[in-house]
Amino acid sequence: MAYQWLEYSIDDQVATIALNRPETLNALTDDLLRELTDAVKAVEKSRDARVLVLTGRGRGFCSGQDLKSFNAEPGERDIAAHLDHYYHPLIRKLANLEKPTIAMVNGVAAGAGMSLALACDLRIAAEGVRFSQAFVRIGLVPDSGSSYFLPRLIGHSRALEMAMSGMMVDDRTALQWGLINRLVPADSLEAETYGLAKALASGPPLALGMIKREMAFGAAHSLDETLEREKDFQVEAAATEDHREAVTAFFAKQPPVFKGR
Ligand code: LHQ
Repeated sequence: MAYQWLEYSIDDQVATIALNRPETLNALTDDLLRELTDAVKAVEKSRDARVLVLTGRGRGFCSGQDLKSFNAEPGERDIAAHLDHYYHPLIRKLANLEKPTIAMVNGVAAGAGMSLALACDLRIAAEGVRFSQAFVRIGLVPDSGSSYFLPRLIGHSRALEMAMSGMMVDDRTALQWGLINRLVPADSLEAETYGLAKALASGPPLALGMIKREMAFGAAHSLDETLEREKDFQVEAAATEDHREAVTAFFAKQPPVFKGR
C-alpha cells in the first residue's frame, strides 16, 4: 500500500511509522487510521523488521481523533462502529505484535493519540512533551485502550486523575509516574530511540515476542497460572536455535547472532 498520511521505512531491522499530518498534530482521520493499521500489519509480516518505532512528524506525536472530520457528518456518525472498525483492530494489532514496539514521543499526545503511545511496549520522550487524556474535555471517556493500559502503567489513582480532569501531564511528571521509560533532550530523541531499537533488534526475536505475551499474561492472571505459563514459554524458548547459539557464544566470549529460529 502506498501511504499518503504516514511515512513507513525499515532501516537496520528497525521499522519506523511516522504519522504525517503535522498541521493537526497528527490527528487521526479514517484514512490515516486505515494506513496506520496497514503499516502495523506490514511490520508484523516483514522478515526485515524486528522492532517498530512509532512517532509523529512536526511538533506533535498525535492529537487523537481528528475532530474536524468526525464532526463533519454528525447525523451519520456511529461511534461504536468507528471504534470497532478503526481503533480496536489497530490497538489489538499494535499491542499483540510479537516484536518490540517503541513510541518515540516527539510532542504532545492527547486522547486516542495518547492511547497509541500507551499501546506500545516502551515510550521514549523528548523534553517538552505533554500527555492528556483529553477525552473528558470534550465530554467523552477514555477509549482505544487507555483505560486498560494507563492504570497498569501509572496506577489506578493517577490514571483516574488524568482521565477525570483531562489534565496536561508534563514531561518530568510523566517520567516520575512511569508513563515514559526515558526522557531525553529533543535533539537526542532519535539517537536514544534508535540506539535502543537497534539493541532490541539484535536480540532473540522469538524470546522477545514471548516476553511480551508472558508479561501481558502475568498482568491478568494469578501467580499459580503465571508460573505455569512461564514454564510453557521457557520450554519453547529453550528449544530454539537462538538459545543454543547464545550459550555457545557466551562460552566462546563472542556476541551471539540471533536468527529467530
Ligand atoms: C486538531 C486536533 C484534533 C483536529 C489539534 N483534530 N485538529 C474516538 C472515536 C470517536 C470519537 C471521538 O474520539 C475518539 C477518541 C479521541 O481521540 S477523543 C480526543 C480527541 N482529541 C482531542 O480532544 C485533543 C484536541 N486537541 C487539543 O486539545 C490540543 O490541540 C492539544 C492539547 C493536543 C495541543 O494544543 P496546542 O499545542 O495548543 O495546539 P493547537 O490546539 O493550537 O493545535 C494545533 C492545530 O492542530 C490547530 O489547528 P489550527 O488550524 O488552529 O492551527 C488545531 O485545531 C489542530 N488540532 N488537535 N484532534
